[in-house]
Amino acid sequence: MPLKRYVEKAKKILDKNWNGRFTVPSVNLYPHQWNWDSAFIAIGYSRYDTDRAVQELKSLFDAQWENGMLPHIVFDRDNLGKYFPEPDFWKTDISKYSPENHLTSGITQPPIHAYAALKIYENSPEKGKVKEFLKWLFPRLVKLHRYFYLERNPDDNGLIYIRHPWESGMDNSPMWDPVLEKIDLSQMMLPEFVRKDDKIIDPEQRPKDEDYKRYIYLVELFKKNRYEERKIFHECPFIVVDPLFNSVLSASNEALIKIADILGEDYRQIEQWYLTTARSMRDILYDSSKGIFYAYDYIEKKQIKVETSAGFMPLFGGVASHSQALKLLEYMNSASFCEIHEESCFAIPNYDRTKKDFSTKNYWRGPVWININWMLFQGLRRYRFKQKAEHLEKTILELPVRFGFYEYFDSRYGTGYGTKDFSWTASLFIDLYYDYIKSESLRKNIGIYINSVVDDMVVNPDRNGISIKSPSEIFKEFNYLTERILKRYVKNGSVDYRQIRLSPEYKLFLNIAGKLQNLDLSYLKREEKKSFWVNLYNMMVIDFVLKMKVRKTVKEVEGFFTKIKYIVDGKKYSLSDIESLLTDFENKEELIISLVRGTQSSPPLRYIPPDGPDRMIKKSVRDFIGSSEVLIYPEEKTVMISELFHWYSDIFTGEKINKILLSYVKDERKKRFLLENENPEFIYLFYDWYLNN
Ligand code: 9WN
Repeated sequence: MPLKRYVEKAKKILDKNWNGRFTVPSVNLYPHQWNWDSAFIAIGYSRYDTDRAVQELKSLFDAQWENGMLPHIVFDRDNLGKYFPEPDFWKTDISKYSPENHLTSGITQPPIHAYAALKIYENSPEKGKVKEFLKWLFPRLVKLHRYFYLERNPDDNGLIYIRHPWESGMDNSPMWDPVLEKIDLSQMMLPEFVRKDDKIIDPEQRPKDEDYKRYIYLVELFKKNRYEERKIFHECPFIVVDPLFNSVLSASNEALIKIADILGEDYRQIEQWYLTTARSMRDILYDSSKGIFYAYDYIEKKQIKVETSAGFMPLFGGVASHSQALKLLEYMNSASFCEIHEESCFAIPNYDRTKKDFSTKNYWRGPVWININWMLFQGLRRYRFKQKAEHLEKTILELPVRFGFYEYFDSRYGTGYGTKDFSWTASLFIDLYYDYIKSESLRKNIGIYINSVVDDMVVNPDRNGISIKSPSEIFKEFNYLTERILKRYVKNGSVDYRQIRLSPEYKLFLNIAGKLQNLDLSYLKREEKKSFWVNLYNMMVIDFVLKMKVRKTVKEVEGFFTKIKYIVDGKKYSLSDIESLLTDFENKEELIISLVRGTQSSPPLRYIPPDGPDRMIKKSVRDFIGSSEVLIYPEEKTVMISELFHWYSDIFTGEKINKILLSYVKDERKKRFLLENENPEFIYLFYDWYLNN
């Protein structure tokens, strides 16, 4: 499995960036420990090296401030002189809260640590050991969250402010322009300073000097106030509520509740925090006309109407209501932030692409970032926006494989920018890869059947005896009920089996399913037959899942595809029988792909209309080929495709696969590669048998 090769590469990058105590984001550009980087890095480690993951967070929390603040940089004494600004500039020793034995900055970053700590616990085979670590960490995490709710929560409504763009982690995001512009540099006396970053990286990809001056101005103000929060609050011109920061805090509040539960600790206070932040975010940061969450300028008391990826982050924190989430998805999946299947558009760029000042290569002003996309992927999954989630997952894997483990990427061409061998790009890539592996192990375990159907079992009895309905009536009613069930109970590819079971439509469907026993098939035209068999297949899967009480995967039932049957026009059909019957149609390859086998790896379930079924069938195939079931890496001369193609190797010969991919893939480079390699070697991706619920 070649993806594994890249995982090895990613692990090597983390090894290179590991200094014995923690992992630096990048050896040359960021040679110290960064706050949220370490949490993302720990998530990657948690997949294969618990000790490192634990050590990563331990070393960071060792430098926590007395008042609970977790600094955004912990400096490595042995590595000073390579970054700006360093301790000589921050002078945090003037604060009564800074730690004695550590050199740190005087600001914080998005608090993703509780979330990461829970991941370490969940992913580690050594639960006892991690539990000991959680006991150590829990009070420190609570102290950090309490610091936010006590010191950064002026209206006591759970909206936590940040006081420096670096605290957002998205330093020069266009979101901060309107606030920073108010700082009039001509009125400022700033100390001399020399940047180091712009000597290492092309300045075109980094913040401007004007930005740095404002960053430095704010640090000067903090020093003047000896890092006393209340004093800073009254003087600081940059007091903003960031939707990303608050969403990450929400995700961590949630994780902290789970950690408290694991340790048997009280979590009522944390629950309160979670609820107030989520409620205020929905009420104050959301804009329903645009369908996005905005940052909020606390001083001006108004939303900052700038659309960036941070505005979708409430999906990650589980903060968005269902209707808000649907609007977020709509905006996110538009030309502004890359639509699924859009040509030359990778993942979710950091800023609305239709804006005049959108930049393809400048830092947080447009390019694609892996950590942001990784969080959005988790958020989409959480809200069950399966199709978008899968598409995103695919591009997150694709970018480092094709273009290298860069800091950020061009959303149009994929080109890598910023520093090479960047730690969180590597660690989050590893995390996603292990997600794949998990479903592989599920596949291995599904040999154990919970339920067996050994003899043929017909499950569509005709309760009222001889049908009095005409074929046209039966066909019409079958179509009507199928369409209704699929439209009402399938959202973004996930099937609400429970609701279907309870629905009146399903009862009516069972009745008409019985009538199929006497449906005269010769009455149907060829196109109608095509739609009928695909719809019937998909509906039979739903019916079998419900009748056989499938819990996690159709693989629990031995004989699911071969022994459970419907009688149609007097003949018994299993799902396999329908599959072979479909091979009589001229576009058999597309039909086989578009069947929904009740699994995560299937295309999203949709109704196939009898008048012109091919349009919808093509849509399903396009979704399938656009999802993570097909990965094409021309630079690596690699094509990875779903195992499904392997099962039907008699119809999917190498050339056939190539032809199908060519007619659906849009990316020019991928097309050229497929044209030049008519029969490339295919690597099969394992099939995810988890139920599509
Ligand atoms: C300032 C380390 C950090 C990330 C930030 C990213 C960048 C620093 C810089 O690098 O910021 O904190 O010098 O530009 O913006 O998100 O944590 O990778």
